[in-house]
Amino acid sequence: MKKYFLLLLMAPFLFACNRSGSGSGGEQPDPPSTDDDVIVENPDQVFVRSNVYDMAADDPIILGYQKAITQMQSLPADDPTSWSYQAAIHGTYATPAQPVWNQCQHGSFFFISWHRMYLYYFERIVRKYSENPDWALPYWNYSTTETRSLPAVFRNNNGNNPLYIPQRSAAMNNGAGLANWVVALDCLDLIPFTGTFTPGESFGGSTINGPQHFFNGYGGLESIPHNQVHNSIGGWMSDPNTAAQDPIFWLHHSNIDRLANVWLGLGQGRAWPNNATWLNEEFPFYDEDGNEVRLTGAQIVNSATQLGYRYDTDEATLAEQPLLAAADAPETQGADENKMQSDREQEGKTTVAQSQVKETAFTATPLSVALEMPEAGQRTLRKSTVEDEGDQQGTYLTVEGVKFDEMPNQSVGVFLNVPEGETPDFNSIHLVDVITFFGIGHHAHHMEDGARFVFRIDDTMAALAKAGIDVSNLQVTFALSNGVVLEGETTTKATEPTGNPRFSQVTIEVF
Ligand SMILES: [Cu+2]
Repeated sequence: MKKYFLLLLMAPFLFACNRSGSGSGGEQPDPPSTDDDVIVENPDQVFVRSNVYDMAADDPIILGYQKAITQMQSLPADDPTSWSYQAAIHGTYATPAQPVWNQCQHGSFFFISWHRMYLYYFERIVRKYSENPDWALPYWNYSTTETRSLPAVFRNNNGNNPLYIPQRSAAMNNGAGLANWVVALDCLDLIPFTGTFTPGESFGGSTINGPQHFFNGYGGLESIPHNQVHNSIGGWMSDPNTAAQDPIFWLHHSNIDRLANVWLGLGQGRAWPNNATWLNEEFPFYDEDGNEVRLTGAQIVNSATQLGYRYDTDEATLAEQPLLAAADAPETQGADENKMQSDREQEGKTTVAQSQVKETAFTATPLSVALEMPEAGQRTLRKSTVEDEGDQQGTYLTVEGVKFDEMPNQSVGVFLNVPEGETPDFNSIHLVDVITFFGIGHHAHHMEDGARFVFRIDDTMAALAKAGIDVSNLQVTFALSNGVVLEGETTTKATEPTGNPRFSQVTIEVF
């Protein structure tokens, strides 16, 4: 009862919606019950999602996808199973908004769960129109050296291939590869699912009290590879309002969803959050018959037993290990963490270094930010570096007032203490993190103060110190990259960005 009370407080509008239509799936297994948290054990058939790089151009999965896309694109735009309607559920510029449009959850702990639900119903729709009862969504695992390019069948511009999208980055459509840092899987090392506001601290993102279309507290998986792969592919993929129109979107997200299972399989405390909001919030979708359906976090923790699909890379242990954090974990744990964090932020905050407030453009030329570093700040910095072990305090770098006019085609690398005269290298220990614009989506246009990015820099400082680089003085450098490595090259080349990306201030604080 309590959970419904909470839900009522948080999202009363959900109760006004039509809850019918969780019904028949034709020849397919029924979707999970949407009336409560009942876990549907042992569905009739478990579909296997496989690696697109293992498929030939005439693989039934590829042919089925092409057939379904063509079918879905020929449906009327107001049909919820049409290609454009399905894409608009993620986001769209079209108006007036139809039911269930503009729902995508980014920048919070709903990111992974919402996209898992979205893919689940999309897969059922494609299965129907592919006329292949075994059809399962493939994934694009770009994190191996041989698979960095868009799968060949998505690049084949033969005039009638619905998988080819000319709007993408020309380099990607010509077979260029994603850079190492774009597809790095450091996020798998992060054990907490939920965190606060900085991507380096959690796998799954910040705890929030209800759905938000966009927010700023994304987790490691969402930042890299997710956001950056969107930006590097370019075209529709680089904008949340158009991304799901590109057929590669679904294979990219299938891989992100697969990585959630990989992460769970690594165990050692990795688990979905046992948080009432995360578990019980209902999200609306449409099934393959065009009926409105709903899913909650509690219904998607085990893809095989609850949703009837698995990945060919899933660990066998996923069947037995607890996938949800222990039931005695406080339901509001994440919210408490957030509160603690903001308390710390309010109270014992020491500014170590700060730049002037000045709107400054990110350009192709690396930019060193002039920082003022008062004596007292230097002492705090030394103290925090020396006494870091067992200490709650961290050192945080904040980039404030991040804005753009249109979605930029480049991302911004944030670097510490790059030696004079050296070009910042995205694969070096100087890289703190990357500001990826996909993550702030269409939000940043109308945010008066722009977006704020907070990165914890203790690990970078420690790595630099270990390599003999002086960190008693901090220098911040920004450099751009689109994350695409052209054939015959080894690194990315920065060009002047589109969309006028800019920032107003850099601050380094200990709290
Ligand atoms: Cu995405």
